[in-house]
Amino acid sequence: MQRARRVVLGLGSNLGDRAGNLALAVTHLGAERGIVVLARSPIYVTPPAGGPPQGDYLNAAALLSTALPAREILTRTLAIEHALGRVRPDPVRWGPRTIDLDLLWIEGEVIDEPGLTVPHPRLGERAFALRPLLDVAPDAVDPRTGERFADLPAARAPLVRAGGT
Ligand code: PH2
Ligand code: MG
Ligand code: MG
Repeated sequence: MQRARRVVLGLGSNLGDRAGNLALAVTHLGAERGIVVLARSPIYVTPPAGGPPQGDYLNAAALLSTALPAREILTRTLAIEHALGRVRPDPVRWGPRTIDLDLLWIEGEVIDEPGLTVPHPRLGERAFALRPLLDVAPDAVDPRTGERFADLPAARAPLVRAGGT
């Protein structure tokens, strides 16, 4: 077993009780053996990127400490999505969902496997993923390039915080 390292998950919801879904996902993550939730970002209200017309998302990020292999983290997040009512396979690609947990970044690790690419392939261009990541890991570096995510243009894109968070 490797040593614990920092891992950032992206959280998204645009169906049902969106804030409740995000909160429940974090609760489930914290209840997992071998996973410690170190921090949670503020919640942002974001217009849908891609996919069919659909409601706005609530997006956030969670900072974890875990020694679990990436593939095992993915398995656990898929199970939590399922427990929160996520329907798979997705009826519509990039369509509305109760909960989406994306493995955005694992400190120092690059993974290119079927169904698992880390860092997340669209992290650098999606403010709704990048900004919450930087809230919980401001010093995060892209292990592919050695660049700080904070230096990317999308890190400065305006994002609206949900009320009261
Ligand atoms: N996730 C998608 C597609 N589009 N748009 C926003 N604003 N937030 C998301 O989390 C999101 C999206 C696919 O996972
Ligand atoms: Mg996603
Ligand atoms: Mg996903």
